[in-house]
Amino acid sequence: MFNSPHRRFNPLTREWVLVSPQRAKRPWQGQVEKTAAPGLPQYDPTCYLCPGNQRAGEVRNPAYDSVFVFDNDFAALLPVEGQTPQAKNQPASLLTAEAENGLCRVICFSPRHDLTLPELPPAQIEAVLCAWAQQTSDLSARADIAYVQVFENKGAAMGCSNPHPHSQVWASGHIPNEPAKELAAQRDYLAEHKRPLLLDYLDEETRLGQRIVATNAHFTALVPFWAVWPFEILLTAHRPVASLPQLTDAEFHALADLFKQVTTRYDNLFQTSFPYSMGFHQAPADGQPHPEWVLHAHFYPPLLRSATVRKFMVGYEMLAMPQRDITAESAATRLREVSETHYKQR
Ligand code: H2U
Ligand code: ZN
Repeated sequence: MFNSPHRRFNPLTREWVLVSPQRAKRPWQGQVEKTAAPGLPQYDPTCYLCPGNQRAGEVRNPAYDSVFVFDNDFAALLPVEGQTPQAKNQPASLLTAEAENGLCRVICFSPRHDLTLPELPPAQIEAVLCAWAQQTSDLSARADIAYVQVFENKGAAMGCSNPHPHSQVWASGHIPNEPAKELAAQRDYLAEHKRPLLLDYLDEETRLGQRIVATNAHFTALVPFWAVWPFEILLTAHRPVASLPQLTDAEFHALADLFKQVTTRYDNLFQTSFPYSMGFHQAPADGQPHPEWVLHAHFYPPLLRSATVRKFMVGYEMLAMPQRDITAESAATRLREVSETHYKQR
């Protein structure tokens, strides 16, 4: 079945993806991405995020020496005390709108302008994870916050505005679309099967082995059966831990290790700084237990067959459903086959 067109079901979002493996060899004469300019300086005097520099929003960064967090100068969400106007609900109309509050912050990984996640020492990756956990617990404690989204846009191909390695956290008064779908699916699955969905899924993938990219005592990274992006990865915890602040020290350590492995393998695949959007899905910030939820991260990289040829989500994808050519199994095999030592460090 997996050599001819078929569709696969994503139980987390309850959506389907079309897989067309017979199409993987089609010729490409379309857009070619620029490769990243080699050799960034350790410090860039014109960078908004480097230590000691003035930001676009006029504030000056401190001379920070590890992870650095600041309120986004151009935040998409504003706190409840702030300027967002109150809801105007018109229930009899199709023009439904409601107020949305929140906070947006930027998290720089390190003072170094030139070092991406896989190039950082493991202890610094762990410091980034701890900052994400700290932001999650601080923002979750607020009465006006329902969900905390931690994410990283990496590379110009994903719309990242600045090469200085950084991530973002957006906390909102409502649960956004993607986590809301996952919440409903995981709740229904637990009610029906008395087991968290992702733990059952992980058992099945561990038994089969073919889509696993890297694993350690507490986390596993795999190309999900229902992957949409060519080299998409799901990085999931081995127990029903609902959010980053609930991880043990050993789990932070293990998560940092898998982050290094996954991002290194990505860079090695096409010997380029591999662009992606990555983010954690954590349980909602409602102070309730979430036995259905298993903490996980999604990596959505756009590259398809080289450092310069990307997948576009257009046409059929926009109008009908996502579609992919290379199978999740072959993507996982290729990610397993590349070295786990970064090509720049060899
Ligand atoms: P990307 O992760 O997509 O590159 O976005 C960077 C964020 O940094 C973006 O949301 C913020 C932008 O608003 N930013 C500041 O808050 N201050 C600055 O001086 C530059 C960028
Ligand atoms: Zn910089």
